[in-house]
Order: sequence, then structure tokens, then C-alpha cells
Amino acid sequence: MPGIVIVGAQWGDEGKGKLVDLLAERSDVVVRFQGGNNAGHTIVHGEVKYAFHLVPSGILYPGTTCVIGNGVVVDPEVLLGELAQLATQGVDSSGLRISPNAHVIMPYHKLLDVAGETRLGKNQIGTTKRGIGPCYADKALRLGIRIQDLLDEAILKKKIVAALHPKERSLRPWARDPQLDLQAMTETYLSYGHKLERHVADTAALVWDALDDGGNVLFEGAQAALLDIDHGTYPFVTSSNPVAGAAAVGSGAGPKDLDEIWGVVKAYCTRVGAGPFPTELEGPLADQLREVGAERGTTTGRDRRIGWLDLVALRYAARLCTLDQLCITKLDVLTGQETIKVATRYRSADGALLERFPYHQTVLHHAEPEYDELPGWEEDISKVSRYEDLPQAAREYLEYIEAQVKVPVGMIGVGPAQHQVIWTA
Ligand code: 2SA
Ligand code: GDP
Ligand code: MG
Repeated sequence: MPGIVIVGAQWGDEGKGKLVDLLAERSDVVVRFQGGNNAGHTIVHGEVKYAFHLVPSGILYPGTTCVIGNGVVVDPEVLLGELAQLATQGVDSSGLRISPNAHVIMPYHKLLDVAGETRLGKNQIGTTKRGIGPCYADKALRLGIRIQDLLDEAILKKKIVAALHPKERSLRPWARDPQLDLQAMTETYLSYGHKLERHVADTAALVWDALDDGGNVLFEGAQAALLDIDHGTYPFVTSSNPVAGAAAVGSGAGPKDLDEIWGVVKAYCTRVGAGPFPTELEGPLADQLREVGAERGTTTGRDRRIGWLDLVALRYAARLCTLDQLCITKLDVLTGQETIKVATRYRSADGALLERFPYHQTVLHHAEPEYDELPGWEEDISKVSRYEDLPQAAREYLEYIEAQVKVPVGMIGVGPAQHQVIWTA
């Protein structure tokens, strides 16, 4: 299958990086198509642990070209830092390609992200404060700075002036901040452009050529369907489209190039940041799962909120992304639970039963999940590599999910390491 898309089917951190790492070896190109360094993809490759934020997770394979597509927002300072870090780990990133149309996160985007959250007070979204929202806002306003502008001395300063003009009032508290000095900022970003120039290429054409030559292209999603700005739990979402359809828009591929779509799903549920989370757990069980699953943000280090698997949300994500396969990760984390709960539907504040994910924010905020309970298992499954060797209760749990979501389970994760997987596809 030449065009394979990997997306998160919950609220992020499902373990997309690990699946990308496993499939990247047989891919010619791996493309990031949305988001920025708000993403955190942890990979345990051999004995070494890597955390990627901007660089596609395929970078560890020398024969694979890694692309930062037009739909990504790039903080050049972070990208250069990540490349330097990879170099110290002996990783060759000369195969990285960056779209000239990708937008650049500027210092004022980061300041405005922090200021926006402070202004919202207790209603804050819980962003990663990496400047993602303000950068995408400038893109929509057509005031964005793109990677190609960093290569153009004549134009960069003019574009920064135009971008700063409508923000003057909001940026007044930082009027004397040296990072907002026009000349210094222009020079700094030109120097970033200079350092990144060798990676800049026509990435859409590169993806087309790979596909037209019968190559394998892996589209690597960041965040997840329920954080999608159009379809997620708005306003508690990110500012891009992490759903599968965006793989085409954010890379330049056509919709018919997306041949197979994998949704990565944790065997339970987590969310980092604010917003509705109907199956959220509190107390000792949440603490225990957070501890066993090491549920802390890869980028910000924040504790992730924990909950039971939510099939209402998962069926919604599966339809939004037309999932072909599910990759169920972290099954090992549920080992030792006497029973496992799964939300099958919600009850709204007025008593109505909801099989479908509600579009109305208020309905969702008051929705109470109704659960099925399944038996758990005691056996250590972290070394299991064949489906038939899983305890019966674990198999029944997976088969129950398959039947409820009507999408086959193609891969199961039983530990963080690359080899701790069970393939069924
Ligand atoms: P932003 O910064 O504007 O995109 O934040 C908006 C919301 O999107 C959520 N978001 C994420 N949720 C899960 N994982 C993400 N990546 C990191 C990770 C998160 C971290 O891999 O752990 O380290 O905290 C990610 N990025 C954005 C965010 O929490 C807001 O709810
Ligand atoms: P991503 O953003 O979807 O790529 O996920 P993150 O890397 O932010 O978070 C997933 C975390 O779970 C990482 O620390 C992975 O190493 C880890 N992980 C992935 N799959 C499994 C699994 O099957 N079992 C366990 N215990 N950990 C896993
Ligand atoms: Mg993550």
C-alpha cells in the first residue's frame, strides 16, 4: 500500500511515534503534515530513547526521506536544536526536507500564546505555549512568515513589520524585549534560514514522485482527531487538523493518494490540557494508571489526565478518519485490573441516551458515560508476541473493541520498546 496515514484517534499521545518508527523502515518517505513542536513522539529504538517534536519519526532510518510538510508550523530554533541533538546521538539527518510553504513560529507567537492563556485564566485551554495557535492564526490572516521568507533578505523584514502591525497593542508589555527588536529578529531568522536552506525543497513534488514511482509514503499525524480544530472538542483543541483528510492538504498529496489509514488508540484514554473528557478518572486508580503508563507530556512534562476507553469518541474518530486498522497501544498498562470499564454511550443532562458523539459543547460537558464492564487479566503480557498467547480476557477485550468500532485491530502494543508488539494485520 503506497500511501499510509497514521493518526491519533483519541486526545493524543496514543503512541503514534512508535507505530511510525515500526513502519518507517519500509517507507521511502515519512511526512509530517500538521502541528508543530507541540507534538511529542517518544520512541524506544534499541536501547536508546528519542523524543521527537518536529523531525518526523522516520529519521532513524538512513534510507528514508523525512519531510516537514507545508501544513506544519516550524519553530526554527527548536528544529535546529533537535537536529543538533540527533547529531550528538549519531543520527544522520541530511535526508530531512522542509516545505518552503511551511509557516514559521516567531517570538511574538510564543509571547501571544502565553498572554492568551493568562488572559483566559481558569478558562484556559492548557496549550503547550509553543506559539502554535497564534502562528496558525497569522497563516489564516495571510500575515504569516513562511520558510521561504527566511531565505529572502529583501522581503523578511517587510513581512515581519506587516505581521507586527495589528499586534502592537497586545505586544506592548514586551515593547523593550530584545527578541522583538525588528533588526535583531530579522537577522536571527535570516541566520536560521541560512542554516536550514540545505533542507528546503519542493516537498509536494517529492511526495508525488515517490508515490508515482510506486514508493511507500507514510503520513505521520500529530495530536489527534478529538483535538481537531473543526471536529474536536472546540475550543479545547489544537489549531490544526489532525484528522486523516488533512494528510493530503498538509503535504500536497491528493485525497486518492491516501490508501490505508491507521488509527492509534490507547487501551484506555488520556488527555493533556483542559476540556471535556467524559470517562475521566480521579483518585488512586488514575494515579496508578498514570504511574504504570508513565503518562506525562513528552513536550511539557505535564501530568496527563486518565480515563477509561471511550467508544463513543472512538467510533466518532473512526468515522471522521475512515480508519482501516486500529493500533491498540499500552494494553500492558491494564494488566492487574480486576475489571475494565468501557464507555459505550453517554446519557445527556436531560436523560437522553447518546450513541453518537454530541456536536454541542454544552451537551458534551454534561454527558455522563454509561459503561460495560469486562473481566481483566493478571498475567504479564509484556513479552507476548503472538495474538494467541495473550490471556483470554485480553483477547476478549480487543475483540469487543473491534466489534464495537467495526474496525479490525492490526497491531497491539504490550510495552514501550519497538519489539513489544503483536501484529495481526
Ligand atoms: P496547542 O499548544 O495550541 O496545540 O494546545 C492546544 C491543545 O492541544 C493539546 N495538545 C496536545 N495533547 C496531547 N499531546 C500533545 N503533545 C505533547 C505530548 C503534549 C505535552 O506528546 O505529550 O507534552 O504536554 C499535544 N500538543 C497539543 C494541548 O494539551 C491543548 O489541549
Ligand atoms: P505520540 O504522541 O502518539 O507519539 O505518543 P507519545 O510518545 O507522546 O506517548 C506515548 C508513550 O507511550 C511513549 O512514552 C511511548 O514510549 C509509550 N508507549 C508506546 N506504546 C506503548 C505500549 O504498548 N506500552 C507501553 N507501556 N508504553 C507504550
Ligand atoms: Mg505525544
